[in-house]
Amino acid sequence: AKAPVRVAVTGAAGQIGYALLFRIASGEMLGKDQPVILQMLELPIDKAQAALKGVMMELEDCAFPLLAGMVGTADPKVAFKDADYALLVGAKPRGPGMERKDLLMENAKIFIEQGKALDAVASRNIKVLVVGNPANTNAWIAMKSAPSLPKENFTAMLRLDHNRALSQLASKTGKPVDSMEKLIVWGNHSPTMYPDYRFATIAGQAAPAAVNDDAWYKNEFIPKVGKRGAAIIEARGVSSAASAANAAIDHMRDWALGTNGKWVTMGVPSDGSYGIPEGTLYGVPVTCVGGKYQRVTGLAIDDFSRQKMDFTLKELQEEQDGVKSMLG
Ligand code: NAX
Repeated sequence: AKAPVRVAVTGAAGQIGYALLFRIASGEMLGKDQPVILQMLELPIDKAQAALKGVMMELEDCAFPLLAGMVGTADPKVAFKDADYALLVGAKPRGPGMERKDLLMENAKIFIEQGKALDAVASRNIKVLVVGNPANTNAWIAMKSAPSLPKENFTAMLRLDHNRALSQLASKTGKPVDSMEKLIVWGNHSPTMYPDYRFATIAGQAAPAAVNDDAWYKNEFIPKVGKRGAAIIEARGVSSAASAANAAIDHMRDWALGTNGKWVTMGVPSDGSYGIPEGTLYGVPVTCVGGKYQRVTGLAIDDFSRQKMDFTLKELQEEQDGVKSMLG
C-alpha cells in the first residue's frame, strides 16, 4: 500500500471546506489507492474551532478507508507541517461597506502569514492551490512570502471558470462536455477573465464553427461565464460551494495525476510568455504530466484576445500594486 500524503485545507469549516474534505478523504482527488492525512486549519475563534470539530466528527463517521489521520488546528505551522498539498480556501470575505482595497489588505495579511508558514514547515515539493479570493493575488502573495519554495508550486484556481465555460458551450451546441478540448480561460479569477474558444474543438470540429454565432460568443458567453459567480449568489443566497470544491478537486487531481495531454486552465506564475510579465499569477492553458504542469506555448494572440488579456492583466497589476508595500 502507498504511504499516506499530507493534505492541508484552510477554511475547513466553511461551505467549500464542507463540500471538499469528504471528497478528498474518499480518494477522488489523489486516487482510490492513495491514503491521506487531513490537516485542517480554522480561525482561532470558538465558533470556528467548534464547527471544525463537528466536521472532523463527521469525517470520522464516514469511516473512509483512505483517511489515515486528521489534525484540526488554528496554527498554520501545525496545519502545513510536512504538507504535500495545500488547498488555501479560508479568506476574509467582503463585509458591508468594505472597500476593495481594504479587502485586499486584509487578505494580504492572511496570505503573508500562511506563505511564511508554508516556507518554514511544508514539504519542499508541496503543491499549493489558492481558492480564497482574490485568488490570483492571494496566491501571488503566498508565493512571494515563501522564497525557499519553488515558485511553480503556487497556483490559483481558474478551474471553476474553465468548467463553467465548458458547460455553457455544451448547452449551446448540444454536445457533451467531454467532447471538448483545448478551451482556455486567461487571466484573473474575476469577471475580467477571458474565456477563449479559438483553439477549442467540440466533437472534433473547431469550436467557432461548431458554435457558429460570434455575437453570442462575444456578447453573451464571455460575460455570462464572468458573471456566473454573481448569478449563483443571486439564486442561492450564498456563493458557489459544491462547484468550487469540485473545481479544486479537478485542479489538484490533474496536477498530481496528469491530464493525458488534455489542456486545462491553471493560474500560475507567468514565465513572460504571451506578454504577461514574469511572475504574475495568471490563468493560462497547461497540460500536466508527472506531477508537473507545462504551459501550452506558441498560441497566436489576435487583437480581440490581446485587448481582453491586457484588460484582465491590468486588474491583476492593480491588485498587486495595492498590496506590494506590505510584502517588504
Ligand atoms: P465561508 O465563509 O463559508 O468559509 C470560509 C472559512 O474560512 C470560514 O470557516 C472561516 O472561518 C475560515 N477562515 C477565514 N480566514 C481564515 C484564516 N486566516 N485561516 C483559516 N481559516 C480561515 O466561505 P466559502 O464559501 O467556503 O469560500 C471560501 C473562499 O473561496 C472565499 O474567499 C470565496 O470568495 C472563495 N471562492 C473562490 C472561488 C474560485 O473560483 N477561486 C469560487 C468560489 C468561492 O467564491
